Order: sequence, then structure tokens, then C-alpha cells
Amino acid sequence: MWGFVIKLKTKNKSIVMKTKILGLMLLLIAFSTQAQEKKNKNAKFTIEVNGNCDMCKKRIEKAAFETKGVKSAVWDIETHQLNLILNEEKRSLLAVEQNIAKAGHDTNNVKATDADYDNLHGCCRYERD
Ligand SMILES: [Cu+2]
Repeated sequence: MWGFVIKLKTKNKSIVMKTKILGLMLLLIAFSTQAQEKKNKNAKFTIEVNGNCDMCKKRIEKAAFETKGVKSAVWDIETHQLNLILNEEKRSLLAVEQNIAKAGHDTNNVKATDADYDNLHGCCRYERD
């Protein structure tokens, strides 16, 4: 009889524990999905974009601005750094990089196709690595 009561108590304890752990996990999942959904409207990025001259600068910045959500795009001829301000609710950084690559310029994550590269003006054919 006593053995039965003790067994029942320990069983209840473990159920309570399991419920607590489950609750904690659900809370954690809820938190992490909320964090993922909350996108930055003014996300700042600095990426490397390959190019040579002032013509490249105009082309790169134009391609960036043609991407929805891009609020600011400034490319530096010397450092090859593109500073971006992007509304991530509208487009991702990858989408911006894809547009720039389509204009013929290699970026960190997206390389231009050979055809798009060949379309560049002669003086703009930067050295590819
Ligand atoms: Cu150029």
C-alpha cells in the first residue's frame, strides 16, 4: 500500500517536471520565432563589391537602389566597400547582391555571370579573383 502511494507521488512529480520543461521549451520557441520575424527597417551593412572607377560606382549604386527597400547605397572606389541601409522587411541583403551581380559586379556572396561581366564597359572590367 505504502509502496503504491510513493510510486504515485514520484510519478506525479515527474509529470509536473515534464510539463514545466515543456512549458519552458514552448516559451523559448515563441521567443526565438518572434526574434526572427522582427526585421530591421534600417539595417546597416558593409559588403565588398568589386569594381574600378567612377562608372562602376554609378552602376553599383544604381543596381543597389533598384532593389526595393534600399534607402542608402554608397560605394567607395578605393576600398571597394559598399555601405548599405536596407529595410529588411522589403528585401534581403542577398537580393541586393543579386541585383549588383546582374549589373556585372562580384559581391561577397554573389558572383556575376561571365556574360554579365563581359557586358561591362572595357575600363570597368575589374580583375576577378
Ligand atoms: Cu568602371
